[in-house]
This record gives sequence, structure tokens and C-alpha cells, in this order.
Amino acid sequence: MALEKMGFNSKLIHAGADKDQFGSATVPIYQSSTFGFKSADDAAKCFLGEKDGFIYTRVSNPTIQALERQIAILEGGFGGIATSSGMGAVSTIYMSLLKQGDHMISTSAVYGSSRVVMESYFSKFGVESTYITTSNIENIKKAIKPNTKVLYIETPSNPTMEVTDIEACVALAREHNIITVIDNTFCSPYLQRPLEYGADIVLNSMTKFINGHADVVAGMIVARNEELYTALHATMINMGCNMDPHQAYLVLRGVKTLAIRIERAQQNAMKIAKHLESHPKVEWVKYPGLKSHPQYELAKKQMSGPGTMICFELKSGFNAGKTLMNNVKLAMLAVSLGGIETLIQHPASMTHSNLSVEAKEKANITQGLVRIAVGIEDVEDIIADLDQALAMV
Ligand code: LCS
Repeated sequence: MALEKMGFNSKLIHAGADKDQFGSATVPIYQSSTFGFKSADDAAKCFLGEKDGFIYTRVSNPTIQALERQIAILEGGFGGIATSSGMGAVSTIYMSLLKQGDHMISTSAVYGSSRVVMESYFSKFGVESTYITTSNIENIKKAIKPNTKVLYIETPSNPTMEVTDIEACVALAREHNIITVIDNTFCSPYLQRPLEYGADIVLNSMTKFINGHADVVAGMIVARNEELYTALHATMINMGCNMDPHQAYLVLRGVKTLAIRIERAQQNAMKIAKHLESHPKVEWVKYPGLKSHPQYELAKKQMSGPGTMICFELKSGFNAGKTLMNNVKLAMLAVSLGGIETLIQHPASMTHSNLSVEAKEKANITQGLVRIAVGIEDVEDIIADLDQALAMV
């Protein structure tokens, strides 16, 4: 059966495996920096691209290639480009698509480093950017300029859980010849496949759901067509944002259980979100699975499930956030997400503490905002842990 025709769960198990000479059930780790050629002619053909073959691991490697093929199949794109980290993917995309004088529009609550790379580094080379609330398409329309080349969307956004309409973004971007890039990290291809809505490029920090076990930092870009793939792949190679074969092996192992991990954590997340919504110390809860979420209907349309990320606001603000962090016992006080363990963080005192009060307000990072990345533990234990820590607030 052709891999492309298989169901998603079958692809998770079979799209990474390749037949090797010994019939190994897993893709071996080809921990080699370079590959020997049979002859000068053989080498010449490989360099000219006339023959498939491996040259050097920064360019390609059998273990990494297996993972690239698998994620490209899962996202439904032409080809995958594995990178050293999610930020390696972001930087490769910016570097490929933007030049001096160009303009990019992006989600204001985008992952912090994605914004820093643009505003602190690309700005030095004359690339302009505008950060707006992209969950309102009118804001995007107003932000488009004659030199806008890229629309870079993160949905749901980190940590504010705002959902942006991918299909509407693509339609608008196409009218203006703008390339649409979606950061799919908060969903993974299990919950959302942006290329199916017409996006041009999708990226995932595989540090999160795709690997899922909090033991690897890695990224992946998937391009919709050969032209974009070739340009992005060349940038990754030349900038040296490549993955390591051992990293690829671990992600190939982790991805096999992507669906069952997310299903289980998502069931937990729904129960936790409902519990928090009725908790007296909680002002509001933002979870795409709750009817109270401002983009509840949109999330239902473009995501196959509400996911495992929840944010909520504590009634008594900044100090309450810190008290909660100091009292959780089962939930780990840590950044990152998408792993099997429940993680909790307080953006105002942690990930976003370097932002001015004004910048925090603009990005909706309120003083009592708490983000939970729900894991696969017993939900009663997670709720009991949150309740005892909330009682201290
Ligand atoms: N995109 C999103 C949406 C992210 O959340 C992250 C990391 C990245 C890209 C970058 O990926 P990395 O280079 O770390 O693999 N997000 C983190 C977070 O929320 N806490 O710690 C890291």
C-alpha cells in the first residue's frame, strides 16, 4: 500500500521505517559525517544530482532523510527539511524568503525567539516587520504593504491560545502574492495540517509533540512544492542548521506514538480546563475546546481536536502566579510543552519577564496568566495538584 494512501496512524508507524539490508524494524542511526563514493564518476553524478546518494551529513543523511520523509507525508507536503531546533527552522525560513527592503506580517503573540530573530537580527539587514493580532483578519488586511512578502502565523499562539483562520489568511495572502508560513508547533500534524488549507510552508518545533518525550531539541520545515523545498533546503545546508542523525533517530521513535499521546493528554486537558473554569480563584480560562474560547468554532473547523495547551488568568495577579508556581508538586515548573509530563509556567515572571509592561499588555501577557502543557498522567492527580497549589494562592 502506498504510504500516501494510508491512514494517519498507519503513517505514524510505517512512514519513517525504511527497508534496510538486515530487515531492522527501526531506522538505524547512520552516525557518520561523510559518505564514501565508489568511483570518481559515481562522486561526480552524486554532486550533479544525477544519482541519489549521500555526500555529507549537513547535506543529507539516511536517518535524517527517513524522518524528513515521514513528517512531509504527515503534513501532506512535497518535502521535509530537518533542522537542529525549531528556531533553526524559523531562521532558515526567514533567511530563504526575505531580503533587504521586504516586509513580514506576523502574530503578535508569536513564540518569543521567532520575534527576536526578526526584530533584533533581520532588522539589521533592512527587513521590516509588523506584529498584530492575526485572529482578526481585518488587522492583517490593514497591515499589508506593497513590499509584504511573508505572512508568518502561529496558531494557536504561544502562550495566549489565540486561533487564526488559516484558510482566510491563505486567500488574502494569495491575492497579494504573499507566502503563507504556519508554525504548527502547538498542534502537530495530528491536530492541524495547514498545507491542506493552502499554506505554502509549515514548521514544527519537534522538541514538542512530534518527539514528545522532553529529550530532544529539533525542528522540521515542510514545503508545499518543489521550488520552495529546494530554496529552503539549500538555505538549511549552507547556514548549517542541520539535524544530527542521533537526534533524528530519537524523533523517529517518539513520533510513532504521537496520536495516542495527544489523544490521552487532550482528554485530560478538556477535564482540567472545565475544572479551572469553575474554580473561584480563576478569572478566565482559554482553551479551544471550551465554548467560551473566542475562536471556538474556528478551532473546531481547522483543528481535529482542541489540543493539550491551556492558559488561564488568576484573579489575584502576578504574586498569585508565583505562589502557584512555588506550590505545584506533580506539575513540573518548566517551559516547553508537548511532552508526556504536565508542565506549568507563569509567563509574566518567566518567559516574558524581560518585556516592558506595555509590551506585555500588547501581547496579552497579563500578570496572572498561567500556561499549562497537559501531560498523560492520571487527570485526577493533575487536578488534585492544581487544587492544592491554588489553595495556597
Ligand atoms: N515555535 C513555537 C510555537 C515554540 O513554542 C517554540 C519553542 C519554537 C518555535 C522554537 O522551538 P525550539 O527551537 O525550542 O525547538 N517554545 C518553547 C516554549 O514555549 N517554551 O520553551 C520553548
